[in-house]
Order: sequence, then C-alpha cells, then structure tokens
Amino acid sequence: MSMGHYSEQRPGFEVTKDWNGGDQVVIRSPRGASVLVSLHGGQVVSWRNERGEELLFTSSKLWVYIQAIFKPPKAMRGGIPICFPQFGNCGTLEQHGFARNRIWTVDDEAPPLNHNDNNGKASVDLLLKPSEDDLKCWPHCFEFRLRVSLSMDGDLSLVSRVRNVNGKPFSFSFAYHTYLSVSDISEVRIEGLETLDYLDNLSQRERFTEQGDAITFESEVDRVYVGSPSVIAVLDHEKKRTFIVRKEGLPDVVVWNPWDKKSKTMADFGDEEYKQMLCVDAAAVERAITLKPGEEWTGKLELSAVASTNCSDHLDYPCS
Ligand code: TA6
Repeated sequence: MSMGHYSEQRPGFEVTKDWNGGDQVVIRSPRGASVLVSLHGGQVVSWRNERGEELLFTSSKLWVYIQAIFKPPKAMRGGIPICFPQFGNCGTLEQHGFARNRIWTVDDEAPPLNHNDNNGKASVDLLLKPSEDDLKCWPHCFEFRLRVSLSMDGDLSLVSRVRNVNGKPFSFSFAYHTYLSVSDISEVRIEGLETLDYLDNLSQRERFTEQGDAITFESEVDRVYVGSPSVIAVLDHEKKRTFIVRKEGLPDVVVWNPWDKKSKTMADFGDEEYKQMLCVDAAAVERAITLKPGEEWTGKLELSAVASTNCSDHLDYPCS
C-alpha cells in the first residue's frame, strides 16, 4: 500500500501497526493526550486525554471484529467511523457507505488548510479515492481528504474535504459516527437539541418535535435532529465530564443508543455495553450535499472533553 513520500517520523504523528498488522497513526500532544487513527476506514479508534483516560467507546468484543475483518471488511464497532457517501441504509450502498471499509493512505501532499486551522495542532492528513470497484457501485470521481488533529489542550478535530474531481454532479450524505464513552447512559443528558425537529429511525423516519428539556435516556433512541446548532453539549453526570461537540458544514445530529434488546442482536457489541456508550454524530443526512464538478465540501467536527458541574456554559463558542 503506497504511503506517499512522508517519513514515518514526521512531526506530530508516527505510524504503528494495529492488532491486525494494519497501519495506524498515533498523534500525540505535548501534554500527553493522544489519538489513534486506523488507515482501515480512516477511523479514529482512540482519543485519550492527558491522564490517559479513553474518551471514545470501543466494543470489548474485539475478537468478533477481528474474525469479521477477514470476511467482507467491516468497521470496528466504536471510535469514529466515517459514514460516506451514504448515511444509514436507505440508499443502494452498504450501510453507512463504503468509506469506513476501505484502506486510506497518508496524504503528504494535502493542500494546506487555512493557517488558523492548524494553530499548534499535531495532525495527519489521510486520503481516499474510489477504486474501480467503488466506481462500479458509485460512479462518481471524488477525492476525500481527512485531517485528524489534536490541539495543545487535547481537543480532537476532524476536517473532511470532499471534492468532485470534475466528473458529473453528485450528491452524498455524511456522518462522523461518534461513539462517546459514558459512565452510565441513565446519567447522561444532551443540551442544545431542545425544541428541534427530528426524524425517528424507530418510526420509519417520521418527523417529531423534541420537547423543551434536555434529552435523557430510558430506552432505545435512534434519531436525526435536523437544523441543529453548531455547538451541543453531552453531560456525563457521574464522571462530571461534558463533551462539547462543535461542527461546521454539518446541519444535523444523529443520536443513537441501542439499549438492551438491540444490543443483544449485535455480535460485535456486548449485551450490557449500551450503558457505556452514546453515539452523537455530526452529520448531513436530511438534505444530501450536492457537488458540481470541481466543487469541494468541508465538514468540520471538534470534540472537547471538559470537567463539568451541572451547567453547560460551553455552548457559546463555534469551531476554532
Ligand atoms: O442512527 C445510527 C445508526 O444508523 C443506527 O440505526 C445503527 O444502525 C447504528 O447506526 C450502527 O450502525 P453500524 O452500521 O455501525 O452498526
């Protein structure tokens, strides 16, 4: 697999092997935070704070995943799979599209983002282009560049740039399928989605309006909140930790917890693991993104994990 012209010790990241012998990139911040990105799917598989605490959920049933990887390649359950060019299974492609099941390359020649996008961040640029087989099932010439960065404060950011490489116009849906690690789902609430409309995947995507209170969890939830604000907060009461989710170019937020019954149907997910995870996906689902030839779309996600009391007074600041 071509790894471009970069040296393995480029500042800010190093390449190691994962449990499967696949390439993964480790990004470290000077204060000890770290991110692990697998070239399989361009998937962030770990995000640790400077105390080494894991902030993303990954299923303990890794052995099922390893077996699965020798069958039709499947994304590991957890971290942040990239859902592209389709979110969900209401299109012609595999569930959540093929990008998360392809091998990405490190892109040494990524055009630099504007300077303040990188202020002191350690980052790696990954690239995905369609294979011949991909073009058979999705006949559109694209280049997908993903920049994964870790700030001095340990904030994780993902910037996706999808470009229509002068083919015909095409449309796609997208999500950063983010599995947050939480202490106990019954102690978690989301602020910032109150009063929004949502499409309920448990009711054939019927449209409802969210009540005026923060969202809490007592059963399976699988919703696409549409037209959401650029900043939302996920408060983990037991851990006294708040995840701040900042996004640009991604109007929707997918919220998913499988709860007990659905958990038991997923071979690569522990029956009780629904208690320790919550998917909060910055996404573009309700309205597909359309690119004319030569056009480029950018979708930004920035995740921070901050100590919190009960208030979420972090909802004021957009992406840096
Ligand atoms: O809304 C999130 C969702 O589409 C759920 O319906 C559930 O299928 C989840 O994604 C997990 O998808 P995956 O393909 O990762 O098992």
